[in-house]
Amino acid sequence: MRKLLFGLLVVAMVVAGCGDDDDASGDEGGGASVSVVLSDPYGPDFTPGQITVEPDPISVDAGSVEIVAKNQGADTHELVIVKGDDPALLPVDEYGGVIEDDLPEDDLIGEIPSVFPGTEESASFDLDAGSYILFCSILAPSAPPQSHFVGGDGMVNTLTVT
Ligand SMILES: [Cu+2]
Repeated sequence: MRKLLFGLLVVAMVVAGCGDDDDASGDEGGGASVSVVLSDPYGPDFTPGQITVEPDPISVDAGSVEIVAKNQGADTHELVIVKGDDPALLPVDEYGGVIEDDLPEDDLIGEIPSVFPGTEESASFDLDAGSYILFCSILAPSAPPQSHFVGGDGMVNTLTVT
């Protein structure tokens, strides 16, 4: 009855910036939109999340980027955006979670703090060209506790802004 849930942070990408017809009124200032699907990253043995990106790699134009985070899992997730291109370099605690306080201040772009199961939340972020890491670092109350980030192997993906 306990199904092994392979976790997914499926970042299904929608570059609304290339909005074919509707977006005639100016690309300046953005309009790009990224759709991110959040799914639970662990099963009974806390299997690290798998990551699916479509298309891969994700790339959007610099400017205002709307991120729509849909939670298809059974647990609450978050979506944090930081500058960087290598999740393995983010500072982590003993639970495999990102220590946001140890990030350079300018690197923390923002977050969508709580996306409840079956819901979606969106927010817009002003992103310069560069590489960004999207992650969820919520602490799962397993025994022992484990961050959804799983030290870089869990709920994480990257976003390229050009
Ligand atoms: Cu999560």
